[in-house]
This record gives sequence, structure tokens and C-alpha cells, in this order.
Amino acid sequence: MNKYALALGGASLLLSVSVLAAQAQTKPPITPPEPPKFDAQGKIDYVGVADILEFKALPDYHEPDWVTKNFVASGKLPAVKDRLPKEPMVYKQGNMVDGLGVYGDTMRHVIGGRPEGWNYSAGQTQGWGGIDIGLSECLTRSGPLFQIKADELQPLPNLAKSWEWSEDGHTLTMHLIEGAKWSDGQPFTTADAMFYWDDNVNDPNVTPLNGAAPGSFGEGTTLKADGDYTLIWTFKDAFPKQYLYQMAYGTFCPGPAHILKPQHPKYSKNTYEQYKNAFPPEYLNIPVMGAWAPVEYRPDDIIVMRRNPYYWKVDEAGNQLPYLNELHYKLSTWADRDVQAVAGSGDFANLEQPESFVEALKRSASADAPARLEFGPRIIGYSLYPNLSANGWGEPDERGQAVRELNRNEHFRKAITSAVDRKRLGESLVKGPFTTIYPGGIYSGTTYYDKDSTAYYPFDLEGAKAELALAGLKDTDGDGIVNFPAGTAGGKNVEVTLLVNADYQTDKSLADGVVSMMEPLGIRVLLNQVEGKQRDALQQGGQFDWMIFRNQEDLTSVVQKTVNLAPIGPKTSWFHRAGEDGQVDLLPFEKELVDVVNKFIASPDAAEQKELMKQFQKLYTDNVYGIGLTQYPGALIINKRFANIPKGVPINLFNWAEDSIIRERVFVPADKQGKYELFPETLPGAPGDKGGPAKG
Ligand code: BQZ
Ligand code: CA
Repeated sequence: MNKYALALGGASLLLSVSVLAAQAQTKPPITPPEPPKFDAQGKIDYVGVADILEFKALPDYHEPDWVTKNFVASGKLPAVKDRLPKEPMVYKQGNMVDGLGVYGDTMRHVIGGRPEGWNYSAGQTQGWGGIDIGLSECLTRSGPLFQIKADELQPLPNLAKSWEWSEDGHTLTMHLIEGAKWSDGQPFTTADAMFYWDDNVNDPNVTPLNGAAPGSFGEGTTLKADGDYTLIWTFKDAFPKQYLYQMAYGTFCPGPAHILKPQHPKYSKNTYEQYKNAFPPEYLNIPVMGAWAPVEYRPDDIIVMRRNPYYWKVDEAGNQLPYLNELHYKLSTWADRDVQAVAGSGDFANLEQPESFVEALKRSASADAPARLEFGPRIIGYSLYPNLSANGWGEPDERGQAVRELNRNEHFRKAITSAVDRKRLGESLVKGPFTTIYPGGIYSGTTYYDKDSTAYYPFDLEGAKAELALAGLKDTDGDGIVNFPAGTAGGKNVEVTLLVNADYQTDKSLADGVVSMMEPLGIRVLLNQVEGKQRDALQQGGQFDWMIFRNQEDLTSVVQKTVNLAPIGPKTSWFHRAGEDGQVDLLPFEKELVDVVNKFIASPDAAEQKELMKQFQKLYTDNVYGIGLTQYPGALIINKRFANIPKGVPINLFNWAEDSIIRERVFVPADKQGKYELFPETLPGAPGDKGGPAKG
């Protein structure tokens, strides 16, 4: 019996009286109203995987003239055909909306994050906004799946060019592309995958960026190399096809073992901290498998990337990709990304903060506006998550522990959700047809959503107060804030810390809304508003009572980041993880959620998966697992000079648009190219070379 329940025992008489009074006022949930219509602007041409790419040898290959002249002719680089794999990835022209491209120009990104360094495998961020998505190529790829026909949906081949399941479905044999090289010319082999798996994912002292952990691929899963180009996975379940999505961006994107391994504590005298920080942003030309490598870093100013001469992808005419020679990442703010994209000093933005919608729409409306703006479906949204770990995750103090015990009390969660006026919250971000109430769980308007399985607790302050009484909280000292029961946290006022990502105005706006809506309920919420890197670290470390969280692909696509839907492993849930003992203290309904998600992952049957997600949605929303706040559409803003931007790209469905537009195929027609290249006719230099890009 936990100490919280003990405290209650003492007040049982008092409680039973208030229970009767309270029961009268709590209302059951309702089915959510239909969201107001919002049509995504871009119409998607659905295709099959084979329509996008294949792996094959072509009769001849080409590269930008200046590469031949300045680098190959002088012997600094082998001929392009010798820099490419036997069978490079070939993008099919039929899927390139503006056809084969030409070389030249730059894509100027603006980002709100800041690079910690290049050791993605050890958990360093590069500042988000598409840097890591471009640098770290992964076994499979899912961003472009928004255009794949539903009955053919499965991750695209990438570093893994093909795979087959054993008869019994417990073994997956995966064939890597053969002869591909890192941007410094070193071979890419299973050694890179195994170093990532053994010494990063499975080393408890290392947490790769985006949180890959043993549970990410199923408890008991093993991975072995068979020679340089074959990986052998074994799984406890049969045909757990969902894990192919986990092998895409975020969770299986190997780093260059020849550079990282010598710094790893298992192979050096380094501490884990020294390993993680061995490649600071100033370490230029880190070898990548991506289309561009970092050649210049100016703190709080810009990161410049130059084309990777060993990139292993071509178009059907044999032109080595990428077409764009350079990428910029201007180190600014997320709000400035929207401003610069519509003004034309930046080239790309995911319009994801409603506070910028009206201005961005106005600025893009005129015919001579530099950028196109195209809204997609309502797949951006936020939830308020209570930390459900009463097992020590995040090492709470007595007050924090008492809040976690309250978070685990269904009446407390129902009180919170009923005190939130979602309509008012959405309108506080932007007026108009954009936002809609979001009960929590799977998003309306997405494949696995089922309205009749969704329980919505509409705004009901009286009902919320009744639930709070049922949770055993009363304002015993009459100052307007309910108190912990005597004997818990000193019977003090209930104060809750709310973790907020200060890099986004929307996160801050929603946090202010929550603070003000909890006041009449009698809960004092204290903001812990920190910059993105810190917010991510505190979230990963469980150091929060509640958090405002922009949901990710697990609650929209469901097939991407599926493991994050529930604590199926010690570190897979966003807000409920294991304590020191490696066990997650699951609530009864969570045990059912975990079971449903595991069945979904193991099921090869689409109809069964749909059924399972209805069960998931019912369990999630009936029990108020997360408190949905608001849901709205995002828009892709892209400078008009770029060609090969697929139609109807959602800014975040299977991944972010930086992945989904397939940047390595994007080009600028010769007559529209800008003079934006900062290091024209240069290539990445030697790894760690302080001298920046190599001139011919
Ligand atoms: C998109 C994205 C590309 C991370 C990040 C950032 C981190 C989170 C999330 C988004 C930024 C942009 O999102 O907001 O539009 O460009 O980078 O990675 O919010 O703090 O940890 O999950 O993706
Ligand atoms: Ca009080």
C-alpha cells in the first residue's frame, strides 16, 4: 500500500461524504464532435515503392563539371564511377514531378536549435530542422511514404536495399547496399551497423539521439552481421514488420564506426561523456552517408554543408546526386524560419506555430511572393502529459513523488482534462478554421482514427472539481489551492511543475493556457520553461511532473514510432519509463495498452491492426492516458525557385518534410539559380580538418 493510500484511510469518513456529493456531478465522456472541415491544399499522386526508386548499375555516370576538373583530373578523387556502389540507388524519373534536374545552388534552412556536436549515435543533437535527417541515412526510409498506396505501405529501402523474412517469421535477413562509401571514401559496411547496435543502442550508458533503446526493436531482439553486407535480425514475435519503420530515421541511422569507435570507452580511455563530446560542432567534415557534409560552423550564425562526393544515389541518367551543391542552416529561431521563408531570405519552413499563420498567409498571398505555402491535414498537435512513474524515474522530491502518485489517480487526470477548455485554448493560438479540440490519443483525420472509440471529456469545471474531490484533494486551509492529504508532502498546497519548450511560442502559449485553466480548479502550476536541448534532456530523464508536448508520428501515422505509443520497453513511452530497477510500474489499463501495441507490432494483418488501434484509442481516451489539448494543420513553405517538390507533402506524418520532399532530388532550374553558394566549387575536406571545405 503506498503512503498516499494510507493517508486517505485516515480521512475515509470525510471522503465518503464528499464522494456522494461529488458523484452527483461527474459526467461520463462523450464522442468528440466532428472537427470543422479543413481541406489539405495539395492533392497527392499515390504510387508504389518501385515507382520511386530501385538499385541497379547504369552504363555511365556524371558529376558537376567542376568536380571532374578540380578534383578528379588532379587525382584528388577517383572517377565518379569508382566512387559509386556497384548498384547505386536510382531515383525513377517518373516520380520526379519536374523531371531530371541540373546541378547548382543551395537550400537555405533556418533553424531554432543549436548543434551540440556530430555524435548523433551518442545522443548529440545537431540542432534539428533537417540537419540530422540529411546527415544520417538510415537502414530504411519512411518520410516519402505519404505518397505510397495504402495497400503497398512499407518502409522504403535505403542503406538496406532489400530484406526477406524466414518461413517462421522470426528471422529477417537484410542486404545492405554494396560498395557505398562514407563522404571521406571509407567503406560503409555491417561494421557500422554493428557498432551502432552493440556499442550505442545496447550500451546502457549511451542513448542515441531520438532515443533508440533495446526496447525500440522488441525485447530479446538480436542483430548479427554475416559478412560486410548482410545483417541477420531475430525477433521473439513472428513477422514483426512494424520494426522496419523503427529502422528508418530516428532509430537506426549508423554513424561512421571508423571515426566514432576509437573514441568509445570500450575501445579507449575515454569516459562516456568524453565519447559523447568527442566531435564538437567545430569538428568539420565529419564523414556522413548523407548527401551533404558539414564544412563550416559559425556559432549562433550558420552551419554550411557541401555535397558528398561519394553519395550513393543517382538519377536515371546516371547523374550523381544531390543536384544542390550546398545547404545552409542559419542558427536563429523557429519563428524566424517562418518569417525568412515567406520573405525569401530563407528557403524552407514547416509552418507549425499557429501564431505565425495569419502573417505567413498574408505574405504568401501575392503573386510575386518568393515562396509557396501549402497547408496539409490537421496533423500537428499538443498534449499535456503527466509523469506516471512512481518508480523513481527522474528522482522526484517528496512533493514531486506525491504529484506522480496523483497523476496515477484516474480521478485526478479526469479533473485536469475536464478543467481544460480546448476550444478557448485553440482560439488563443489563432482564430479561424485551423485548430480543433483534441481529446488525446490518435489524431482525427488519420488512418487509424476511430471516432466511436474516442472518449472526449468536454470542458466542465464543476465536474472537474467533483473529480478532484474524488481524488481526495480538498483546500484544507481555504487559500483557493487544494492541499495534499495530511501526511503527504506535509499536507501542503498541490503545486505542479510544468515542463515547457521555450523555443516555441506555441508551447509557451499553451502552457500559459493550462496555468490559467488550473487556477479555478485549485491546482497551482509552476512553469519550468527551458530551451529545446534542455527540455529534451529533462523529458528523456523524467524530470518533470507534467509537460506540454508536441506529439510525434506515433499518434498520427501510428506505424512510425509505434513503440512510443506505450511503455512496451523500459524507455519507450514519452512520459512513463522505468526506474533504476528497469521495471515500469504499469497501471492496470496500461498493461492492456502494452498488450495491444505489442499485438499491433506483431500483426501482419491490416484489418486486425485497425481493430487493435480502436482498442488502443478506447483504452487511451477512457482512462485519460494523455490530456489532448489542440490539433491543427501544418503548412510547407518553400521558395518558388525549387523544382521536384512532390505535391501535397505533409509537414510531419511518417517523418518531417525535410525527409519527405527527398531533398537530394530537389533542384533549381539553371535560369532561376541564385548566387547563394558560400563555398562554390569546393568539397568536404579531411575529417576534423579545421581548414573547412577542400578547394580543388
Ligand atoms: C522539424 C524538425 C526536424 C524534435 C524538433 C524539435 C526538437 C524535438 C523535433 C520541425 C524541429 C522543427 O522539431 O520544429 O519543424 O524541422 O525539427 O527534425 O522540436 O526539440 O526534440 O523531436 O523534431
Ligand atoms: Ca490550500
